Amino acid sequence: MSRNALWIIPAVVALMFAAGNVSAGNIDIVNPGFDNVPILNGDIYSDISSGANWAEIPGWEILGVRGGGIHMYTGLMRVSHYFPLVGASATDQAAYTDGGTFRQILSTDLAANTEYTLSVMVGLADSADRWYDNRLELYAGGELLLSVPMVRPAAGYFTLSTLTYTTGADVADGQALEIRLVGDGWGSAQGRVAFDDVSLTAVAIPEPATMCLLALGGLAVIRRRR
Ligand SMILES: [Ca+2]
Repeated sequence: MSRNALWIIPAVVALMFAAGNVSAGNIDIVNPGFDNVPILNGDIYSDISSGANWAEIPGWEILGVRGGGIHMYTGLMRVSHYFPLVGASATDQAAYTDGGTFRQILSTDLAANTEYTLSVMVGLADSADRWYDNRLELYAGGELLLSVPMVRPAAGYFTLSTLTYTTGADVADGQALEIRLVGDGWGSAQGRVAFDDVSLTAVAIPEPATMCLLALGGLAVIRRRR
């Protein structure tokens, strides 16, 4: 094999990685920016903290009131008041909680050989002086896959938190993906957190066996050309 031909091998491998990335895509999330809820009475927020009204945030369920008996205060807030997200419009809304979990079960199942990245903008109220164990979680088929702590933003601002999880070749069918935004404040406004712009992307990762076959195919092409 000539030295020129040897240079082709890394090029072929790079092309295979590029081919794997072609199948990257956003997985559908309902109401990912919490903007699909009317603000009542022209107020800066809608208080939907009544337990019977959790379902009024389209796409999202609320789980778990922390600290038994402590009232969970959950609602939607226009960004730029307590959470002055730079670059956001005054009508952009975020969900916030003093201690509860936002959960959405997706219509997409867990896939094999896939890298998932879950992202959310996390805000800390400008009056907040505490940070609890707020977490970003990915489930499939009701089972926890990974839980990571959110990044603490400066008070009054949002910052990006992400979770990355990669599956292997062996994944059972029919496991619906589920995302959870865990607000761990114990009914305390001192630890009030907000969530916005949730996204989940999936990138197919070529299997090692496939990579070997493609590499052998590339070598065969090189040999034939000589
Ligand atoms: Ca929003």
